[in-house]
Amino acid sequence: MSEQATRAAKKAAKTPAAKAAKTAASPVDAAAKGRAGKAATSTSKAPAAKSAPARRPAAQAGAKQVAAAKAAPPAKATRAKASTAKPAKKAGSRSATAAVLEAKSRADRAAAAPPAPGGDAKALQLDAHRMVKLDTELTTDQGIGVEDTDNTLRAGPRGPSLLEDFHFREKIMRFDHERIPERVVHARGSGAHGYFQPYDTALAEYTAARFLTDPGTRTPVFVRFSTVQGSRGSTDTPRDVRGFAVKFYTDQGNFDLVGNNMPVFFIQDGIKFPDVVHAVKPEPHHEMPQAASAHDTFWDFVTLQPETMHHVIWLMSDRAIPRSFRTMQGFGVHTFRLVAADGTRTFVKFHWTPVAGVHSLVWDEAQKISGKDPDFNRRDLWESIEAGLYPEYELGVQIIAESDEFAFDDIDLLDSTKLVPEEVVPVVPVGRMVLDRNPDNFFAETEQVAFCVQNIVPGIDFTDDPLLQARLFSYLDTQLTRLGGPNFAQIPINRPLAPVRNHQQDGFHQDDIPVGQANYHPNSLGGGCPVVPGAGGGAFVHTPEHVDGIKERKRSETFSDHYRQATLFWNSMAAWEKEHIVAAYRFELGKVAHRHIRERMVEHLNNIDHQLAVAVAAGIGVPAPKPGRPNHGRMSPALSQASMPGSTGVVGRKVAVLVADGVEGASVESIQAALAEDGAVVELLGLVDGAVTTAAGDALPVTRAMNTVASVLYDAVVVADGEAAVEQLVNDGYAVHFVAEAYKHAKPLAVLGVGDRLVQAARLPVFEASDRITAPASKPSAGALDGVVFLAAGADADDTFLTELTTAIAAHRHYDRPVDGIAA
Ligand code: HDE
Repeated sequence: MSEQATRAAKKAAKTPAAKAAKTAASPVDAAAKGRAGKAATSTSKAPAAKSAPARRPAAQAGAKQVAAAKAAPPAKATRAKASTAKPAKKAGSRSATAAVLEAKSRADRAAAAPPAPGGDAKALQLDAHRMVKLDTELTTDQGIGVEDTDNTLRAGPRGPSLLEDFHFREKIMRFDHERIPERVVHARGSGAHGYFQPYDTALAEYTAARFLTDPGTRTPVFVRFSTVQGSRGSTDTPRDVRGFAVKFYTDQGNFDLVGNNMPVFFIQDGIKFPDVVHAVKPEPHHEMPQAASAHDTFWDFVTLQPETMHHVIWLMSDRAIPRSFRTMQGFGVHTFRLVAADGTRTFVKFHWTPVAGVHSLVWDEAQKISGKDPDFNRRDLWESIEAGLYPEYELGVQIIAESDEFAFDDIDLLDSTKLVPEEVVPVVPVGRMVLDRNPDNFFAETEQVAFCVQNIVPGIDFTDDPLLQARLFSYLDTQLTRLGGPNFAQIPINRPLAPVRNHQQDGFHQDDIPVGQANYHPNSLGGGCPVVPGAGGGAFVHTPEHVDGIKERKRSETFSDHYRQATLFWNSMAAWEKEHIVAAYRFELGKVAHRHIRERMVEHLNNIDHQLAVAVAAGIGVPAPKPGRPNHGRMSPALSQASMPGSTGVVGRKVAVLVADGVEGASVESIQAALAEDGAVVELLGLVDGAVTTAAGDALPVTRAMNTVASVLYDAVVVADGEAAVEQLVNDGYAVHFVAEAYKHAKPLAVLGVGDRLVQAARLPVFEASDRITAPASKPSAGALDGVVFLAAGADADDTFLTELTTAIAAHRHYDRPVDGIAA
């Protein structure tokens, strides 16, 4: 199939009908079906879950609005939907009380409207705020038509500008104030819309939260992924924690689950947050380094605050450099509570598990990506959703009876530097979240979204975790400065779908018009409204709890162990994960100028594991320590990324095919078609952009020129066959480097026919260990051939080869290769 034909096929595959047809056969679906039996059962219970993915592309929305805009007089049609305009009030036709009772907010209308495909009531609500510019005429903010926006009003063509040029002054004033303060942490982020749907009613026993227990309800969500340290314009791929914040627009109000991609946190008490953040952010005297923990102040702080040791070892692991937002876990971190309808409470920990598996970059690659494409993760999220390859995560819960609060050795459930191993308390899958729509506008949605840990709905409650308690203050407080006043909950992306009625009023940016005389409670002039629904009326009720204690600044003794879970994490890693952790400590501490800080860290590592300390010390010029506290030997296999390969095969994997004039087109096209069919994104890279001429004389369009990208931006590389083509590739340093670098980063490689000459030119050890010249199609096996598949010259890319290739790509990386000697 030609490139164009493939593109056309892809386009066709994106139509809802084609998608529905593909649903049953798609790897995503097969995977979903293959997961917990719960999923399968609940899918059959919930008719909505069976339909085609709930995609509501911006283009469609746009088309609808263009039609609306066309129907209205152009210059006035700045809002998308005429229907959202307030109905003209008939003066004197209603009493004030009736007006109060009947006044409908946008939220009410959205709630009353029939759900959009996929139940996306939030998308409908946002419609009221979308401004479509197609087929309109330019106006000022006051709706006055603009005569000319290219020349200021002047006294003569060469004369001074005039103050009365209101259009110029307004335009520049608006430009001058386009920026708002970036988030003090998590400044760089990317957002997406989607929905959450529970599998079944299993949680009803534990919680009154309807969005968790009604499998027929799709609750709209907005998710923002972020890095922590860097400023808003920093790179996507530093070694860092990733934020994983989910706003559920439930019919009982907004619930914000503001989590991270690691299950523990640096500190135990929120009062230390400014310290840890100051330490990790760029140093105050010269504001360097940007988005990096590899500097003295961070390591000075953590080595003096040993409670950080567990989180720091996670930070040194591959979890800190996720391949994409689609392939990282999320955790609520704190222990929360579920509250049943009868008031019974249980402890709960929330987990998000990506259906695509947990996959990471390698550190050398992450650093290079920072230069080649600093938007790497953002682009991946955006493009996946645009292509209909919707990121999906399963929500799981660990449920712990209140009576078991003290049943765990070494773990205080209120200590956020500890996790509860899955082997001790299993993670029960309860539902899934699908991200199926990109925002229309980055600023309006992703930048203005305000997550608040305090946003909670009936059926969920907080615990006394001192980190959580501090967050309950901080998030509400920070939005005041960031979003310019107390009315930020009215910003469209933050508005709940549930109706909002209270007497809170005024302040900067009040967007609603409260109607009526009474703005206090109790009142009789406003019909006593809004009435307080009380406990029986679906209100949030703080469940009664006995509190007794001496007022003091004191940490609980049960928070005092800082090493044993770090040891558990270390013990649970695969060999390659351990190698990466050692390399990360060496890299980071190698950037620390003060020797005593390096030495202090080695002492801490010795408390985690002696071998780890010795290995790190050897790389940073610090003497090996004497054996420290013995390793307890316990493991939690679920902590290793190796335990989460994912179930979506090659869906969303990016594959580069290196081609040049004279390429054997048939094998390239069949591989391209087969991988695309399985959901991979295949790009043909030529030495220059345009098209190459195949050995048969046909034109084969290339996706882009090789030197505009790099191997680090792809998950796998295919080297095409063809004497003339390979001759050119072998003589192009960029192509040789492309292959060498991909191999060094443990990526799957497919070598077609004489393409092996490029692999030889890259001096890869594949050829020392292999007999492939005589045995063309060798099965991937551990060692130099791990993840490298061959196709004999002129051979068809048959099913056996394609299975080998897709298996190698689905495995993501092949870390058993000997790569130290490769110059790339
Ligand atoms: Fe945050 N954190 N945090 N944090 N956090 C913020 O809120 C804070 C903590 C997390 O995409 C800020 O709106 C304190 C843990 C995410 O908009 C701020 C403490 C976890 C996001 C704030 C913590 C997080 C934030 C900055 C210690 C994982 C990004 C801007 C008590 C469970 C949300 C803002 C988004 C953002 C304070 C600790 C996750 C300043 C005081 C633990 C994902 O309010």
